Amino acid sequence: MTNLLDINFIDDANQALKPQLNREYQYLGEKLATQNVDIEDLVSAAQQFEIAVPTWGVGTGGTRFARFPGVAEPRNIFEKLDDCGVIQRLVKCTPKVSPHFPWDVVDDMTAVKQQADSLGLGFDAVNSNTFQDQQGQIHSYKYGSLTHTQQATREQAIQHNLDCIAYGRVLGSKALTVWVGDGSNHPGQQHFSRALERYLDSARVIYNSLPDDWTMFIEHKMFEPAFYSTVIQDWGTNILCALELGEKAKSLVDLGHHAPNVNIEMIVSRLIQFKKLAGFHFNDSKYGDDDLDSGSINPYQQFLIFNELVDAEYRKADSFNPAYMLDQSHNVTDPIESLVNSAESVQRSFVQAKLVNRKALYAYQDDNDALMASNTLKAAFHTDVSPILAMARLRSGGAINPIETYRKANYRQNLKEQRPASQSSGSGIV
Ligand code: LRH
Ligand code: MN
Ligand code: MN
Repeated sequence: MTNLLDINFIDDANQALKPQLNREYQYLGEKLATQNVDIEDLVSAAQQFEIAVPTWGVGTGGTRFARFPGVAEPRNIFEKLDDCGVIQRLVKCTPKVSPHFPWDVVDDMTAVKQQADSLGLGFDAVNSNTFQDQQGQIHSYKYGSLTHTQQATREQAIQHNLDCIAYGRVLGSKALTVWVGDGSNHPGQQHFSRALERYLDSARVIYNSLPDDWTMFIEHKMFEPAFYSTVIQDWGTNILCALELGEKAKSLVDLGHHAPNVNIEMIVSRLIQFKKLAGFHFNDSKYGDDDLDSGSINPYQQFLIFNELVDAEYRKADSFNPAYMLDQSHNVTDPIESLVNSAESVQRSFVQAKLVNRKALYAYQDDNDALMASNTLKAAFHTDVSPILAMARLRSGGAINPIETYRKANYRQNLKEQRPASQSSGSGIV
């Protein structure tokens, strides 16, 4: 492992930036004090904020047309963990990693745990993959996995999920995320309710095998790879399945998995109300499941989602403990830089939402003062909280300016020999 970007390197880079940060912090602190907001509370909140990094995100993604590999990409789970460690050292709000199986399976999973421990990283939800065939696999998922018409294929997909739980137990994970691309491409191809019955039967076996302190995250997605119908296509089917399975099953919201113009923040509110919000796969999109960097297209939507989350926190909503994770595909950027930016972007929305004057907002809502209610949200959203985020990083031992610091370190160039270009993305997504 390269020792670039260690605490001393980051500290050196911070020295030059400290005076300016202190000035900006002081100015913002004074401004917030006039609104009766203590900037120190926001820094502590930012320091406590955590969002997990997906192992598949540190490899360069691709589309079904092409993949353009980057320099010194990680080739296996150990190198992916190294990159996740770099992200965490820079931003200090990404202490956990979310692995995807079988992409991240090795013979000795304890070695993966040891490597993560040595980097100070833990594990978030483990993700199963029954959306593509693996080499040597007996039954194909071409026509589905947990919902397949043939029992043997369903059993194989169930077993894979049980294997994922076993890997996750070694890693110290507490949740299994199940996303299936199962569905159909032609009207009439699939019997809607029979397919969902098969899903529930399969999911029940997985659910019943969960350790007591685990949660099953069900992830929906409107389309792709199935282009006519998908079995778990939206939050409606998702929550119905979660209710059917039981308390340990919850619904996960991936921002790119909805129809255009759907009010995602309202879905979030509903899931919170019925104690079924598992967590998020953050990303952004313009057209569909684009997996663009979080907050890069519609930061106001991301803020509005956090407005619901912070509101739930404020109201001390029951069973509210959502898992935050990034799920992005980086096609033209250095994945480390995109993940650094995205983690900061999501953290920014969280801090901005903390700035919402909730008492004032509730009063405007009660008075039906639509304009002032909207302005209350806008005032928080328009506040530049950058000095708070930078101060949180500095105090936690991270970088004031993570991208600049990362670029100074020449991380990729230094790893070029050690990590020669490979055809596979490492993430498995092409
Ligand atoms: C599906 C998805 C799901 C998968 C990941 C690779 O589009 O969002 O979370 O596990 O992408
Ligand atoms: Mn996802
Ligand atoms: Mn997706």
